Amino acid sequence: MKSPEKELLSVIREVEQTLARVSEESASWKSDPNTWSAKEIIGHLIDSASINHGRFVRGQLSDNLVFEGYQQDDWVSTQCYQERSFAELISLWLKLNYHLSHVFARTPISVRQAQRSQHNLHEIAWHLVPPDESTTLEYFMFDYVEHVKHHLAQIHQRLSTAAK
Ligand code: NI
Repeated sequence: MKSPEKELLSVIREVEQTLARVSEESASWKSDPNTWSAKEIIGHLIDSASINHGRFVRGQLSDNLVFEGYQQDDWVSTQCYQERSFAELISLWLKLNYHLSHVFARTPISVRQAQRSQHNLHEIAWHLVPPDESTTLEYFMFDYVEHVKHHLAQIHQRLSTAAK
């Protein structure tokens, strides 16, 4: 059966196999100043892992899934991810996500699958849930992984354009 921790682990393995040896030059390449480089996309995924880590823990200690949003673009520009080495950013992302896969695995099924009528996944999820529909923490875990996959595809696209 599909589980969010298995999905996340398979994405983690893909990152280890495909992004570990990318050059600094390709990882920093920007098609224009307003578009994120591969480094900045990984930076955004580090922010997402760190923000969602708190949500995945708080979601187990509360009946609702109402979480604060954050200004994604400002977080990336404020942290100057272009100045970091790509290898270090990948290593940080991997460590955070190995831990998240552990947190997913250790969330009791009853908590994961409990219906939550109070949530703001119409505002903060990748694939939004209407406010009048109940949802689960498990949905939000799968949704986290889907968001990662979307941005990894974007990174591969950047890297292939940078190589041309
Ligand atoms: Ni995003």
